[in-house]
Amino acid sequence: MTNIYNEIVQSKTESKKLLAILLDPDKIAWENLDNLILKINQSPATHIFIGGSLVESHRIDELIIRLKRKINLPMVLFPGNPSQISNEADAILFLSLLSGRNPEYLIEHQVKAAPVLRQTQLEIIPTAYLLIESGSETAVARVSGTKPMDRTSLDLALATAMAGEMMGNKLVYLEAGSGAKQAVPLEMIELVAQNIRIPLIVGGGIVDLQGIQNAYVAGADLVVIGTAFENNINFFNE
Ligand code: 1GP
Repeated sequence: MTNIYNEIVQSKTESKKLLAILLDPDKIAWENLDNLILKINQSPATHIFIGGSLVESHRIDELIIRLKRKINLPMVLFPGNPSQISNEADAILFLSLLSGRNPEYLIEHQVKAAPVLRQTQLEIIPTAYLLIESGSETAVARVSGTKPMDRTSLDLALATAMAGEMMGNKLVYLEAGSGAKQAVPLEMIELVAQNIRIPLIVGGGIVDLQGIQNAYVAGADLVVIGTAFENNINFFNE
């Protein structure tokens, strides 16, 4: 049994910031996987997140097996739906989309996933997942059929994050959506970070190193980078 969550908590205690590279098996350049692996190993990444809106699980298995041969980082599933469970990973973010009011993403998918997860060795990390409005419709909003939270409704975002914590979630994830035009507002990160005790993940629309730094300073414990690295594997060298 791995203990990825405890390591995240430990890092938070020590103010050591974490960075996840998000890989979507549908979007990565498979023919260039060796180079991708090299760049990940040269990057400051502390975690690999794997998932996407529509990926098939056999591709996920294959990707993780190939990554694990050469990368010594925790592999964490970040699933769009229950078909993306892979026993090859180390852990899974067991997400509830608390910003939305679609029962499918609040409980139905979780009910379907639970018996499958019980058969795996995955470390299960319940995560309060909040989608924040980011300038245009994102895949998360489209696929989940939910409305993101208003960028200016700081109190509502905070109350939702706190409810997520009180319901027993172990992480809060503030999400602008993959490829978002605007990242999560820094004042929202700050307010949520100051008022929850569990670690805070922030992702979506962060396109440069300054953006990562800003999120850390505002209070993010772990930042997720997907599109920017996908588009430019030299992202962390520049
Ligand atoms: C998406 O938060 C992640 O779920 C990462 O977003 O692809 O915009 O980096 P980007």
